[in-house]
Amino acid sequence: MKDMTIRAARVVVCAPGRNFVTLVIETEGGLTGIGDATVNGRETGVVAHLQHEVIPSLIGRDAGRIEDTWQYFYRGAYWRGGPVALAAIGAVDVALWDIKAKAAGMPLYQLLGGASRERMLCYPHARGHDIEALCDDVARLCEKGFRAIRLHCDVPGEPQHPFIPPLPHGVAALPAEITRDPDAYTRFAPRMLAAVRARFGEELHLLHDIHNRVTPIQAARIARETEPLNLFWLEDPVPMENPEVLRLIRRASTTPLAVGEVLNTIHDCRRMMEEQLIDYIRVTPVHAGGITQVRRIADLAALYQIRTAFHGAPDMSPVNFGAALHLGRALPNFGIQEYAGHAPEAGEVFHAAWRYADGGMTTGEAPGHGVTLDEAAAARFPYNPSFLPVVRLADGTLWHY
Ligand code: KDG
Ligand code: MG
Repeated sequence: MKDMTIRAARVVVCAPGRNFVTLVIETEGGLTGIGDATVNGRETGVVAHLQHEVIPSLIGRDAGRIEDTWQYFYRGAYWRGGPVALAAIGAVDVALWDIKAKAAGMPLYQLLGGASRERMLCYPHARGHDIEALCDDVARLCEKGFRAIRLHCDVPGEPQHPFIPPLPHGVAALPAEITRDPDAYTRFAPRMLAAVRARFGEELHLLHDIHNRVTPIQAARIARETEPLNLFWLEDPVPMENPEVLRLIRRASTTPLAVGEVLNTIHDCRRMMEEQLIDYIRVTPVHAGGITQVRRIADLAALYQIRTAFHGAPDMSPVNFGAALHLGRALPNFGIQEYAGHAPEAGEVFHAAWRYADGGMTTGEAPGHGVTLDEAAAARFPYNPSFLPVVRLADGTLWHY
């Protein structure tokens, strides 16, 4: 067995299309593991936490002691939870699982119990300025073999996301401010979803992310009105600080609900699972403490026949996809994987064994999670500060994104 003592760890920040934070851990025995630590719009917070508080405690530890290391950074810190801390813990955890699987000479899914399936059903995003353009985008994705598609259409009359020109490197951009109209959206969303169902028939899985735009009673109404459309799910109908609100939506409809992309711990997820308020849990390794905790969340979900749907927007790096797909391949209650794609430049920096093919994703058989980082290529794409927009109602009231 090679020497598993952690010799060095460093953070690589790059922006091949968008910002990614990657933790690299090296052992004395010559193995390297990497983990994604990206929190969109809070990248430098995670970098500082990793550099000042996490990496110094990593050096000299046994890379094989994954559970103990997880507990050390979670329990040992006194302050628990939150996206910055859990992204740092998640990056350490995924890098250590990568190293352990490489030491074993196995693809990670083998260490997690072996394959429960060969291919993971996935869904991309279709978008359109209006319903016709959205349908064209859905048709394009169907041609690529996708069998599940998330639908987003601009609400007529609602102001659009402004284009935010990239700023020169080193100049902090401010978040753009956009206006949303929950009433117009509540009227429009069922009509838009019905139009796509009518055009593409009943077999295509249709997904929609409400993205916290509406009030609880409006979300309940959308869920009830869209029930005959047999959607795969409605996602994030309301913000997740108070999961009890989901009861109202549950009472109104049997439309499946998916939540959890902003949740960081098993404690955040427990009550909504125990009360059977959701059907899909959307936590993902980078934001919920890596393989170690996401596996526990998935196991808890399985008790209630809730399935996984790991968050896979483009602001999760290909490294997170490696971790998520190996988990998805092994878990008994995998449901679906979001796959919105990355900019082509990301492929110059991250070399991934995972692939999209014919409506699903595969892990590949490379040892570890199968994603490596080309640091020289990363240096060609320096960090570029950027933020999600901040949302207001027409009267200026600050609203949820
Ligand atoms: O950084 C925020 C994005 O990851 C989020 O807006 C994407 O909601 C999202 C999704 O379902 O992919
Ligand atoms: Mg979402």
